[in-house]
Amino acid sequence: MSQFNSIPYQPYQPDDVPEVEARRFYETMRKRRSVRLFSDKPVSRAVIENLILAAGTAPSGANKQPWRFVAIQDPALKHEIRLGAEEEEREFYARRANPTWLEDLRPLATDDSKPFLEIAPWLVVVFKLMKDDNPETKSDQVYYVNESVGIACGMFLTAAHLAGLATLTHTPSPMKFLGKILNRPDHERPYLLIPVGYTAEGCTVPDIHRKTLEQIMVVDG
Ligand code: IYR
Repeated sequence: MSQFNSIPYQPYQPDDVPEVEARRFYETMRKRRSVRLFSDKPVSRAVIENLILAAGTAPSGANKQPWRFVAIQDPALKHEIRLGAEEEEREFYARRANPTWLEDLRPLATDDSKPFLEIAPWLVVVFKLMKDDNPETKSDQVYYVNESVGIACGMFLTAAHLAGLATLTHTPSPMKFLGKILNRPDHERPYLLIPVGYTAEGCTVPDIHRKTLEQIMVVDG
């Protein structure tokens, strides 16, 4: 017998049958887009807290929950992050990216200027934990960290979208400067930088499309 207790699980009961609920959710999610034109309209701390709580419900290897979400609204800190990111991006666009990568990015019309890092009311920097720093756990090992943190980030983006907010998955590379600016300990490694806010008035997004179901789904191998 396991020495650990099990408790009854109450499955979530939506109003409708899965056929209806799944379609409704897809119709909502297909409206999500990565946004680079943010408004400076404030978003309350309570909202950000709930997005992070939602992300923190993600499954993780051995339930180690190897993530930390640093929420930034201080304009001086956002300015510093913008400067750090733009420095890396200048290098990326001028030297680091190979011609194929730059060609693949052309439809997105991105460049090394990142004003959204100061305009969006919140920046959430997601760190992955390279060791478990919870004093209540026995070992400090962590497992499937990229999978776990990736799922948590997906849930964060979904929660923000369902709350009527826009996000961007921003990955200035390398991201080491974020740990320095935010004074994070060595075992926390920057994973994703997510600006959160409302879209700017007249916001546009690239005219790009999602793959069809036939392209992304295979039934029975
Ligand atoms: N980090 C750069 C470049 C970039 C890379 C990928 I992959 C994208 O999907 C979008 C941008 C930038 O943010 O401009």
